[in-house]
Amino acid sequence: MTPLIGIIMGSDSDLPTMKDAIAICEEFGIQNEVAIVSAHRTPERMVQYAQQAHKRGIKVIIAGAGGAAHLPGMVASLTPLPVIGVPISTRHLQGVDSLYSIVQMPAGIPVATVAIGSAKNAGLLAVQILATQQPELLERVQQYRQALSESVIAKQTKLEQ
Ligand code: RP5
Repeated sequence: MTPLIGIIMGSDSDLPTMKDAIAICEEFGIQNEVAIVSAHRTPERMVQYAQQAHKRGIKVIIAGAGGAAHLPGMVASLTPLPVIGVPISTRHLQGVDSLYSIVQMPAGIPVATVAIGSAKNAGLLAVQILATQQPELLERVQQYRQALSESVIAKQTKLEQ
């Protein structure tokens, strides 16, 4: 089956964070692909990936990067697809560097940036974008939200016991 969500990252060291996005795709049964694509170490591969993704049937790209995190913005400049950026936490600046690198895009080339390390929300946002065109998936997003609410109520009930 053709992957609908492309999950890319600058390094395999980003994988422990990005696996949360993969897990959400799997939970919702969305075909996805995972690739290491570095803006600095493999720039030609990045250009090729970004220019080809929509032609291969990808609908949303999730891009995680840390430090001088240029991958999401550069990919966004090369593709007509929506790009969701995941700032990876870093050793020296705890991911504030990644966040600022990803979130401060110039007008015209948006990157939907999630919180530092929040690949789970990136996965959910990608699923919700797909769900705008898939009523069944939209229903499952509603069910996910319902389960989330119920888990909070259950915790409150437990607290009161
Ligand atoms: C970025 O540099 C990657 O996205 C990663 O977060 C960071 C460090 O990469 P490694 O040195 O661990 O490969 O390009």
